[in-house]
Amino acid sequence: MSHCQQAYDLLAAQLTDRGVDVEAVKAKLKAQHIETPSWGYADSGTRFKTFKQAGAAITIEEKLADAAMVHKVTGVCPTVAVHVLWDFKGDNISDVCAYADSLGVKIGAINPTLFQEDCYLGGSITNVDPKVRRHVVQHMLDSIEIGKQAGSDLLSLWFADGTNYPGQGDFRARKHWATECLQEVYAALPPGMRMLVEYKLFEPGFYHTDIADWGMAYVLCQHCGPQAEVLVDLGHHARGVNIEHIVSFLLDEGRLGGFHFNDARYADDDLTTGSVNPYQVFLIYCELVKAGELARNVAYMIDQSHGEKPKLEAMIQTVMSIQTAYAKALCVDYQRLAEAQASGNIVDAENTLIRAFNTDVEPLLCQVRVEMGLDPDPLAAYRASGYQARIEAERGIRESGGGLG
Ligand code: PSV
Ligand code: MN
Repeated sequence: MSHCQQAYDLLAAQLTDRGVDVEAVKAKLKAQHIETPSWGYADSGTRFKTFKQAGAAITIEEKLADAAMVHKVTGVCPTVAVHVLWDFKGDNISDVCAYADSLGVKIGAINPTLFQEDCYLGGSITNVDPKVRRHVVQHMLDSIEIGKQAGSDLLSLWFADGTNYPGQGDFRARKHWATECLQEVYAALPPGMRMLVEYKLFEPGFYHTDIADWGMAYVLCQHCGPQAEVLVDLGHHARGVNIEHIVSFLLDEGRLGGFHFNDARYADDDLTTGSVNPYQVFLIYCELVKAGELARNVAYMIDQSHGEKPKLEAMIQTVMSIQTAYAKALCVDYQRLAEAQASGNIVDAENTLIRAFNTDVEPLLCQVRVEMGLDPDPLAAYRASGYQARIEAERGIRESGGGLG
């Protein structure tokens, strides 16, 4: 019997003793779906410089090939989020979709790019100039058409709208313009497509941001309709904000559309999910597990773009970190938690969470991967595949053609 198998048998017995249905947990882990971003395979860097990495993807075909490789070794990343202006040039959509199909992946969330043209200096949907607002709405409408052709059911919106100086803009006028623009876009959504509205505390505006927090995003979604939902990017909060509480609140309101996973120590750092605060990711997943059916449509997307780590390794590491958080959350004895909460036993309530968080779920995840026909160690499988050496040799170091570059 292998070491992996022995460790799994031991853990399964322990979990069963704790009242965890191990087969049900494994089924959930096999059904997990984490979307990777096309821009995570392209060159990126800091606000000060884009750094070129050997093998970084430039074309959408290369980004899809990289995403397909991540899916091949992890088995849980079958879709790829795209940024329209970076990934689609004109009418290549059906070719791109056919190519994605041939690789075993599909196009996921459609992200219009609403922040890189000169006209956006004064904002996009909150720009004082109606011509700019028309332009931005048109780009979102075009993105919906791309989504329809690509079979995507998510339009994911982030606006780099804000101001840098007190007095620069009229908050209420800007709010009304944002509402009007979003309502027009919402009206063009086909049935089944959802519009996700992402908020961000600050940046690029350093005085105010038009959609600065979940409450503002939520209100704008309410002004649109039930197909508009809030997107929670873990890096877009002030330090210390209780994100799992926000998640729970939005779930209860039926307005949690999805996540952009990453981690942050200072601001929107785009660090590896769980690298700074793994307990937070676990607690977020606990809320999702507890919410059951309420969480059925939540989209789990990574929003990270690494300049120093090898990009595919970073993505695989991130996927594994998210799997770990979910696996631990599935090992919580929620009945015991509820009983401890009801009887006011705070220590037991907290310890119920801590016991699951401290569980080494690696043998469980290894077993799940083996049962899915995968290598139990996706990172090792990637390293052994020779893919990195191949893309470095074939693509080399090139002028960046997209992504954040
Ligand atoms: C903005 O910081 C953001 O989080 C939005 O989701 C963008 O689409 C993405 O980053 C681009 O990297
Ligand atoms: Mn994001």
